[in-house]
Amino acid sequence: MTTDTMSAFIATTTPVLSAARRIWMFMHVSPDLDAVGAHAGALAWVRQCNPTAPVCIGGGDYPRANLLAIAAAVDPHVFQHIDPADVAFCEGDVVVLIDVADIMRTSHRNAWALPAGIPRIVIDHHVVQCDAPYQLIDASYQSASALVYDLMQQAHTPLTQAHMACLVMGVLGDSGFFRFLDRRLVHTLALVQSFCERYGVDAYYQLVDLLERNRPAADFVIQGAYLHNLVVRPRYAYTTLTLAEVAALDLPAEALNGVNGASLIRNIADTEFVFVVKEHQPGMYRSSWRTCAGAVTSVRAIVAPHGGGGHDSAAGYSFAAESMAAAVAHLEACIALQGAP
Ligand SMILES: [Mn+2]
Repeated sequence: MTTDTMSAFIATTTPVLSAARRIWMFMHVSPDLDAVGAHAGALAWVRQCNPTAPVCIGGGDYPRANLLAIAAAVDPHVFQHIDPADVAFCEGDVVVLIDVADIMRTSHRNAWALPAGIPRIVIDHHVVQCDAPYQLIDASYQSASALVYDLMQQAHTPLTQAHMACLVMGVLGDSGFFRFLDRRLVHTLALVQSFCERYGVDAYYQLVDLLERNRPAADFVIQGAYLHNLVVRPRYAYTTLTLAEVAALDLPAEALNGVNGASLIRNIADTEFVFVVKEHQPGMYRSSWRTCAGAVTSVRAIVAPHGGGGHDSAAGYSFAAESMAAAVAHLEACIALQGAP
């Protein structure tokens, strides 16, 4: 990302935001630390461009409560559960998408469309094809939050501790959990360093505590179930959980959302990549993929031909199947099709 690209983006989007009558910021479904953190942090820039228009940060899913607790320090009403498919968009509306380029990925529904005249501003770090008129896309960033931080530095946006905390949360989520392994990208941990320098290491650990410590007991029960179902093959490993298995543990289906199963198993020695499959709705399976240390396999290349997406080192792919056995058979066929790189 050159300074010129960033400046040009700021120059073209600032008038669009400042002229907006309503601003909608929608997170992708299954909002993670980066999605929540980048949107809440970017609110400082949106407000700098337009101090008065109502701003809604919403989307078709509820984010985890501990993420919202950090984001709420920016604005207590930071998240409104509004599905973009239900919004009656009108002239004067502007849509901002961060950590996602396709608005259809912000709702589980598909029988709707954004009206043609509504401007879309996209800030993303995925490898995507995007036709939005205003876009800042750079796949070399390991988190949308780091990209938003650089954007706001360039735009001289004043940041409070709460805004910075949200961006640090996003950086920890994306780079900390899966792209940390790519040592070329560790430089953006400079954001963590500046946060610690400004607000002290204790403030940083309070943030980490909220995110990763004091986890609900259900998370550990789910982790145990994932480990129980672990299968290790010569090149990769995977694990699975069905809704029936979760119910048998006396847990609600939402308990599945609290645990990243792929991160749990990605450190198995001599494994190139891992995936986890969960049945998130009856008959609907969501697979999440991660590469392991030093691996050159692109997990995105395995799932992309079938409609999945993401990054080389972390990708996702959802599909319908008759059973978990059929879902896994389908994914192992995808791997065989892709072959060894
Ligand atoms: Mn991200």
